[in-house]
Amino acid sequence: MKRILTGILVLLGLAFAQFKSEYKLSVVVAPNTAWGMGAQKFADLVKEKTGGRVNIKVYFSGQLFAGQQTNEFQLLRTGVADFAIGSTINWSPQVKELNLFNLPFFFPSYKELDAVEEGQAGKAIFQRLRQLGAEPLAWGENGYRQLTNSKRPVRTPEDLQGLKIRVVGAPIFIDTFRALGANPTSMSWAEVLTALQQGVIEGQENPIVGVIIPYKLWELGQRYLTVWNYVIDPLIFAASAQTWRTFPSDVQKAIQEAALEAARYQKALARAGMDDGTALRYLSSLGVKVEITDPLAYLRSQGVQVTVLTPLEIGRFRERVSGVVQRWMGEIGGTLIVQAEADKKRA
Ligand code: X2X
Repeated sequence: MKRILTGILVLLGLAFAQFKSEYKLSVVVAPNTAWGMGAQKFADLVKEKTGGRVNIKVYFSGQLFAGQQTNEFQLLRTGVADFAIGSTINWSPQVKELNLFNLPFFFPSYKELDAVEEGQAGKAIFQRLRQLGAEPLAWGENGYRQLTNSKRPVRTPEDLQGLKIRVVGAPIFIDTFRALGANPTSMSWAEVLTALQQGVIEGQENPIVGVIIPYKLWELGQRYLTVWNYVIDPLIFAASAQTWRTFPSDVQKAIQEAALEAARYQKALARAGMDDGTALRYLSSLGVKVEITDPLAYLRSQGVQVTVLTPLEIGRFRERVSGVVQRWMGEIGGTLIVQAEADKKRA
């Protein structure tokens, strides 16, 4: 009798599951970026796949966290944000394992990165996020981060000496740029455009397709670009565990599918013209037209002086940061590093 009653209550609960009229999703950047477009795609797909039951509103440009992007993970785990598509950099102060992606020169190409995300290390990181109150759904991407500045071409560590570079407020970035001889200062993205315009900072680092092009940083004086792929910046599509628990399992399944589909599209947008052609082919198979198919040529046409480092030149920067890498590997934890190295070998 008790079992039957419980069964009836569960069924009633499913039929009358309470949905909020709006679920909030946090994103740091503007709608015209690959990241922003992926967020909107996710919201649209969730609506479609849940038959209109789950309405996600995307809060672009950090509107939900009022300034401090390194607080975003806190908002997610406490349910202030129901969803977020967060940069691993911004969440790394709370989730130290995410510093794996902040290790300078650890991911030589997309192949190694994909292998780590899909491999044991990626699974271990998702498990860790679950312990901390988030439900990770898919890997997206902001991109390989490149250096821009307003002063001079940077080809050697000497060229970087004393340049005032804005970095995100995650401590490993201060360590890295100090070791390289620059003068780093941490600042939230919301303040960077004004700071560049006013010359408070001379340089910054961000992905070409993901941020430098959509924000037209050369118009703010960032005329010199160094392509060195020193750090990769994955995104994580995630729900707050508090919100996730309220969804019946068919809705969870629909949201999970929407995240994987939106993330694949988002990643392709972020890599368009930057990989071996896979991203552009995938987008074309979806019928998506990409305007800038050769991002470096486009930047040159805008008057940006592009310096692409050779492996030998990258080696000089890598030597300078070996101490930072060693120290941060300790912070991240040996097990995860070993798993990531094994995943990379399988790439
Ligand atoms: O702040 C940045 O540089 C950005 C937009 O790339 C991140 O959110 C990590």
